[in-house]
Amino acid sequence: MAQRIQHYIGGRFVDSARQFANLNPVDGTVVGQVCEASAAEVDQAVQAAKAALQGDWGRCSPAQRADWLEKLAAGIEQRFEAFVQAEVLDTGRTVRQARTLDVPRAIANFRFFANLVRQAHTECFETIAADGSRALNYTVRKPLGVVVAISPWNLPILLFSWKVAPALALGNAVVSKPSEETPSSAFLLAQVAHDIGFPAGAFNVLQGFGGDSAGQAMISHPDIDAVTFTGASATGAHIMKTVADGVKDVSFELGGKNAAIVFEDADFDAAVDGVVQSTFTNSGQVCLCSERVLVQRSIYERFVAALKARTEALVLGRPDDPATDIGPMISKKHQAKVVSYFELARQEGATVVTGGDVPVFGDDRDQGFWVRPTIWTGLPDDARCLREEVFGPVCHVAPFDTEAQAIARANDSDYGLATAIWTRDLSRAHRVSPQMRSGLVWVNTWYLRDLRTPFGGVRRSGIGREGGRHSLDFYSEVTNICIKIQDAPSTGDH
Ligand code: NAD
Ligand code: 6OD
Repeated sequence: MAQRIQHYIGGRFVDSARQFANLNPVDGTVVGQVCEASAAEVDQAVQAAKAALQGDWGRCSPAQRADWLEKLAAGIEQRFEAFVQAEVLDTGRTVRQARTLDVPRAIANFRFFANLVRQAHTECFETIAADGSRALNYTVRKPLGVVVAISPWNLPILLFSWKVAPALALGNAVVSKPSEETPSSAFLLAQVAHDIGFPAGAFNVLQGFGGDSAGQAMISHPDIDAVTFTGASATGAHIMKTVADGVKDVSFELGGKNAAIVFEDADFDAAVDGVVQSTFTNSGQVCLCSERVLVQRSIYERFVAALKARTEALVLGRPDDPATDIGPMISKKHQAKVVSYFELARQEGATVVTGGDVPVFGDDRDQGFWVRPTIWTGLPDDARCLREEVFGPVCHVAPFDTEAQAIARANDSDYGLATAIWTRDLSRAHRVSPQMRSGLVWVNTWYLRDLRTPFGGVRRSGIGREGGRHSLDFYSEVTNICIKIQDAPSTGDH
C-alpha cells in the first residue's frame, strides 16, 4: 500500500483533507499520498513554533541544543537505509549516490552545526572614551525567532538538513517544507525527531506545493521572522517581494548557469573526468553543475571528442543497478522543460554532439521521466540556451583563445554561483579565480565541500552566505551591550 506522508506540527503528525500523489520518476508509478497543508495548518505550525520559543526549546542552552542535534544525527544513522530508500523512490537517483552523498551529508549537517554552536563565541571590546571614561562592549547572540525553511527537490535531505540544522542550532523554531516532489525524507526526519522526543513545536514539517499553497502561506504569515530558501531564482524574487513589507531576513541559494573553464595546460584526462562529473552528477540536477564549458582552442576538438565518448558511455539505469550513472528527471514537467531546451537549441543553431532526445527503453521506464545526456556546440554566447538554467544533463562546449576571453565569457551571465577551473598553472589559478563573478570557485575539482566554508551565489544565484560562521550570522541576531565600568577621571585626579 502506498504510504501517506503527513505534516509534523507541534510534535504531532497531522493529516490534511487535501492530498496529492507522489510519483517515482523511474517509471511514473504512484509511491505515496502526500498531505497538502492549508493556511490553517501553516498557522498551527507557526503558533507551535512561537510556543516552543517561549517553552522548553527557548530555555535550552547552546550545549543542550547541540545535544539534540547530535541525537537527530544518530537517529538518521539508525534509519540510514530507510532514508536512502526514501531519497531513491522520490528522485530516481542511484542508491550509490544516496548512500555516499545525500544521507551521510544530512548526518554531517546536524553534527557540524552541533559542534559549531558548542564552540561559538562572541566579541568583547574594552572602550576608552575621549574623556577617559571606560566601558565594556560585548555581544550576545539570540535566535531570530520563527524561521521558515523551504527546500527544493534536487538534493532533498541534504539541502533540507542544510537549512534546518543551523536554524535549530542557533535556537530558532523552524517551520519547514520540502519540495512537493520529494516529501519522504523530511517526513522521515520528523519521525526521527518524534522518536527522540525533540521539544514539541521547535521543528515543524509541512507538506505541500509552493505558489498558491503551503509555501505561499508560510512566507506570507505575519508571525515569521526569517526565510531561508533554496530553489529557483524566480521563486526567490517572489519570496523577497512577499516578505519585503515586514522587512524579514532572507537567505537565498538560487539557480546557476555555471561555467567550467578548461585551459590548454590542464591535466587533460582529469579535466574531461571533471567536466563529466560537473555536468552529469545527479543527472545535471545540481545547482552547481556546469552548463557552459569553455575550452582553450588548441585542445578544443580533442576535448569535445573525449567528452562525447565519455558521455555516450554513461549508463542510464535503475537506481539499484551498480552500473547506473544517470537517473531520470524529477518529474514529467521537468522532463518537458529539458526537452523544450533540446528543441530550442536546434532552433538556435546548435550542433547536437550527442543526446538531445528522450531514450526509449522498451520497458516500464518509458512511463518515467528520462532524457539522454546531451552536449551542444556552436551556439552564440547570447543564445537563450546559454543564458537560461536548464537544470538537466546537458552542457554546451565552446572554444576560447585567451585567458581574458575565458574570464569575460564565463562572467557574462545573469547568474553567479560556481565556476570550475582546470589548469596546472598555479599562477593562473590564483590570477583567474578571484576574477570570477561567482560565490564559489573550484580549481581542478568540483563540489568538494568543507562545511566551514561560505556557500552561496551572486546576482540571480542568491543572497547571503551560509556555512560555518556565516550560518551563525544569518540564523541569529546579535545585540551589542555597552556597560560603563569607570567614570572619566575628575580634573582633580591629574
Ligand atoms: P522551486 O523554486 O520551484 O521550488 C523550491 C521550493 O520552493 C519548493 O519547496 C517549492 O514548493 C517552494 N515554492 C515554490 N513557489 C513558492 C512560493 N511562491 N512560496 C513559497 N515557496 C514556494 O525550485 P525547484 O524546481 O524545486 O528547484 C530547482 C531550482 O533550485 C533550480 O533553479 C536550482 O538551481 C535551484 N537550486 C539552487 C541551489 C543553491 O544552493 N544555489 C541548490 C539547489 C537548487
Ligand atoms: O553542499 C551544500 O551545502 C549545498 N548547499 C549544495 C547545493 C547544491 C545545489 O544543488
